[in-house]
Amino acid sequence: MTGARRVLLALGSNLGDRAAHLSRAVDALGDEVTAVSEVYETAPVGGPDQGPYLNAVVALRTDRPARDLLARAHELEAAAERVRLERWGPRTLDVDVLWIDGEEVDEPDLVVPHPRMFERAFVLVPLADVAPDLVPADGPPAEGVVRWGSLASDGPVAP
Ligand code: PH2
Ligand code: MG
Ligand code: MG
Repeated sequence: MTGARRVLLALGSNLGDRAAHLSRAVDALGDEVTAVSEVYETAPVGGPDQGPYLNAVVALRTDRPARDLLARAHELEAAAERVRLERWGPRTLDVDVLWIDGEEVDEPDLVVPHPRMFERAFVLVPLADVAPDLVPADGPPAEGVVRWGSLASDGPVAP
């Protein structure tokens, strides 16, 4: 793994079996995965009226270029039969490249670091589990974000 860097991906789902979509994506990412955050149930931000999300963040160690990571993200979304109808609409699986250590990308279809990652509690709360060094101490309040469970166990934590 010469040149391998830490990469952070955000996962989100609010359609179908949300936890299964997240789990399958983590499994498909394979042995490059170094850590998976807890799973959080989060109120939808933006977009149309839609159901609550499950969100998580995955850390990888990989030498794949940013473009490859984006292609992989799209493959995982396609495997979950994601249908794109409107921006920020409900989806079976969203996989976003949040961060690549030491790398910045600014292209029409790929911006890294993710331009909204530091504004979104649904990203920052799970990010703090796996990459606390990236989370500003004065980040937004974790409003609308509730710990749901972990992908390693089956199902949500008891209230
Ligand atoms: N993703 C969005 C827009 N809004 N809200 C929540 N709670 N979780 C998401 O993953 C999410 C969102 C765009 O990708
Ligand atoms: Mg997204
Ligand atoms: Mg996306």
